[in-house]
Amino acid sequence: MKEQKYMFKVAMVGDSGVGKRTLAKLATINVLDDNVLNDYGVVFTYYYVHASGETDVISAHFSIWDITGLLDVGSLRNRYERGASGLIAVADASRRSTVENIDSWISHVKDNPDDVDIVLVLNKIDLVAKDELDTIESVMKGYADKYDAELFQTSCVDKINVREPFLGISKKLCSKVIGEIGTITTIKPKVGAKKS
Ligand SMILES: Nc1nc2c(ncn2[C@@H]2O[C@H](COP(=O)(O)OP(=O)(O)OP(=O)(O)O)[C@@H](O)[C@H]2O)c(=O)[nH]1
Ligand SMILES: [Mg+2]
Repeated sequence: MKEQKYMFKVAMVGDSGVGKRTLAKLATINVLDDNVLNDYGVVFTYYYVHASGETDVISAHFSIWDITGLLDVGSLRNRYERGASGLIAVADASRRSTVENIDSWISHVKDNPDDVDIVLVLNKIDLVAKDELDTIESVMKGYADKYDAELFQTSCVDKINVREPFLGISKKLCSKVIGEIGTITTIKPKVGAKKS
């Protein structure tokens, strides 16, 4: 078996307050910070993935560029998004407008339709009742079909599916290098998480 080493850049986008930073932090260092300030720019998170395919294994370093949805950071945003091979687009299940805006977030990044692999996240499912969730999920499913993207429902509060979107995009990107992925293992933070 040959070992392939790769680095991937993944951009996280979505309206302000949908939970991008909370998801990234929780997925990688397992800390739920309920008091995060809106970040005026970009937060970086790193993790590693080991995956095996039929013939080769891959060791991949993922850098997650979590770009604030708060400001129109204009050309700065373009620069941050450039070169991303993956995109995690996040909406808030309790705010329908954040779901409707997903399309414009995605089209902003997708200069070339075949270039970027996409994962969709419907976060904060703890805040909505089942029938409300079903309605909003059907809108997200429309985007999932349109962009051939996997869709995850998540809750940072109830710790539901928090790592899955990151593993999902990792799996998709790694499979481009080594074909169908058999096993994929651990998201590890680059540095040890500090206990507070
Ligand atoms: N109820 C609930 N609250 C959540 C969830 N995920 C995040 N939050 C809260 O939502 C708020 C906004 O979260 P952030 O992670 O800062 O959102 P963001 O998408 O990074 O926002 P910007 O940086 O402004 O673009 C915080 O108070 C989080 O604690 C969730 O699954 N459920
Ligand atoms: Mg943020």
